[in-house]
Amino acid sequence: MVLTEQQVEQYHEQGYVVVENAITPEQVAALRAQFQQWVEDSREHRKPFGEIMGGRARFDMAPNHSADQPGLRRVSSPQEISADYLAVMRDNRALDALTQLYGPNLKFNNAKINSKLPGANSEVKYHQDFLFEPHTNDDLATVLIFLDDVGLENGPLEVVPGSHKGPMYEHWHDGVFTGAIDDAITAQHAPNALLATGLAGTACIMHTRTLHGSAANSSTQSRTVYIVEYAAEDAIPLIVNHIPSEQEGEVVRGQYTGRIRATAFDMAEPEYPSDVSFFSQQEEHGKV
Ligand SMILES: O=C(O)CCC(=O)C(=O)O
Repeated sequence: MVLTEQQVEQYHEQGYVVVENAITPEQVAALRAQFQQWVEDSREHRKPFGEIMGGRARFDMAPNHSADQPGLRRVSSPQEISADYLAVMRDNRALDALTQLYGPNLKFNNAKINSKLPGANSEVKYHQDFLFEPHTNDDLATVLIFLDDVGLENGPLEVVPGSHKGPMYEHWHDGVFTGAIDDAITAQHAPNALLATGLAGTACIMHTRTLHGSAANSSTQSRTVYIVEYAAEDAIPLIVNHIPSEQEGEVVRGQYTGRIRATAFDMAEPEYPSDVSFFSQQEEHGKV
């Protein structure tokens, strides 16, 4: 068992739990080395590059990216192009923890890397992941695996405890899908947010409806996280995955049951991103 009874209860009450040593130091080193290689590759590019299924770019850079100061901030579906990322997606201790939270049968939904390099002004506005990816039920979790030590200064994840049991907030404003909740609602909740910090190799498991965001990196240390989303096997997607990959739907724990479990909810259909990532979706509309 990875989680104590108290941690299981914390997840259900607060909508998140932190697992230390979710991956091994050797895995951390391998994922970091691969990411560093992608940062080097990005020096050659002025615009997002590479391609994922559906034709959008795989690698996304911050607006102030340059060859001298690379600002690679997003890699979509890294498990498609790296055996090390694929192995971690398929097996890590956070996934074992998830079986304690959502039962034995789990599947992969999507994955990405978010990186806040020093000097790259990447902020994430408050949002709820489920509002980007409705399923027939909300037994979904976002697992953020830290590839760097995450402290108070390098833009840690901010989570609003208990918010997964509250409303699903609107992410459309004045007819535009901004990928963020209203500023007034953020102002109301942000003071209650807790910061998820820890050493490289730690994972934060977050409920798909938990309100969260993160500030820009104000330190000289990078903050790179491998973000993998999993779902209970009987949670069936209601719309197209916004980060498609060849592994989507792969059963990673337990077995395929052929069951569909549905719970009632009401929300607006999200907009499928035309650009690389929600960073640009949030940015375009003055949210970043
Ligand atoms: O990178 C972060 O700090 C947050 C990422 C996030 O909220 C997301 O990708 O949904």
